Amino acid sequence: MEAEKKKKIFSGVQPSGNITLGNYIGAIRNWVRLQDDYDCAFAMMDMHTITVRQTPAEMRKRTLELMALYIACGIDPEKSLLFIQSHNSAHAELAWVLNCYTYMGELQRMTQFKDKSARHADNINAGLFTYPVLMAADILLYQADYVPVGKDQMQHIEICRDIANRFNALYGNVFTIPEGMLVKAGAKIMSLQEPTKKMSKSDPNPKGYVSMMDDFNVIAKKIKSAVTDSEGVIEYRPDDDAKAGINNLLSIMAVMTDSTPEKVAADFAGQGYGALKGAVAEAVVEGIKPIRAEYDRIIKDKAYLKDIYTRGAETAHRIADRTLKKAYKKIGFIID
Ligand code: AQP
Repeated sequence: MEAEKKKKIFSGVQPSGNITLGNYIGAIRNWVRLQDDYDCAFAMMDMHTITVRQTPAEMRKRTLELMALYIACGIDPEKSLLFIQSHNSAHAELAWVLNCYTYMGELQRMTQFKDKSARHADNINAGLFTYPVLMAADILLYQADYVPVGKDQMQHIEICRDIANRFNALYGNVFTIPEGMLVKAGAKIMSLQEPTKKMSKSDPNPKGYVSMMDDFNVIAKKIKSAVTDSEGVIEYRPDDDAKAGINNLLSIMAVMTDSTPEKVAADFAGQGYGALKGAVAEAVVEGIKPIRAEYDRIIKDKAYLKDIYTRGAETAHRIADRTLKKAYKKIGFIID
């Protein structure tokens, strides 16, 4: 009997800062588990990163670090396609085409655009505005069925689906319509200092996030000084903003110990916040330790990393070019 064809997955992270515990829990950790059951492509999204000003040398360094971190977390380059977004020009090419099938009004509604343009008022560039279109191109080029992302990115998946459906309605089935795939727990890890805001790697206050690269004692310290509330009761109340700090710690603990926030809350019922924070700090440090050991080994081997991204670029280009040519032909470009 012919083996059933695996469904396709595409996802990525921007090398826009030190990767946070939020990126790990909401995205990368989840990818590792998907590799056997799906045909996966994971990229370092450097083209998205320049929507906010970067220091070039630092960005090059962070892109390689991100790749080493993917591998250290368990992404196997022999199972999954791993590549650097800017190494495949098809992303920029399809993004241009899709720009012509996307409306200003749709893009104006995007929460991330509103947030980032408020944070970078001196640089509200067109790239920041059309970021979701490039993201649509990233996904559609690989004909992805699923896109595993954190909750903050679900609005971008929706617009990608709208653009793809619009294009398909005009030209036939060019693109697979992708679906977002959320993790069951930890789809939105919150800032440790402002727990009603998501944990973000570009947060100007480093106490708000745990970086996967922080010293272990710094990680423990950040978690132990997480903002909570004055109620003094350990309960999981996900819809109560007053409980946002405790909800966040319970969610982190649940993910790191393969439990649920409700169960963790029951385990700590009657104890003080200090006990919970201490246990979360320990669980996070223990979870990150083996990843860091692997990372330290991999990041030194530049030849190995280069070999992977060079091979990755070739494969990515081959797959994406098929979709790009199909789209070009449909819209009336001469392709041969
Ligand atoms: N706090 C979070 N909780 C759960 N998932 C998260 N993700 C990001 N923050 C959290 C998920 O990580 C993936 C990669 O995100 P990205 O680098 O493409 O950009 P982002 O979503 O804008 O992440 P950051 O950390 O907030 O970056 P900056 O500060 O540069 O904007 C995505 O799947 C995302 O959902």
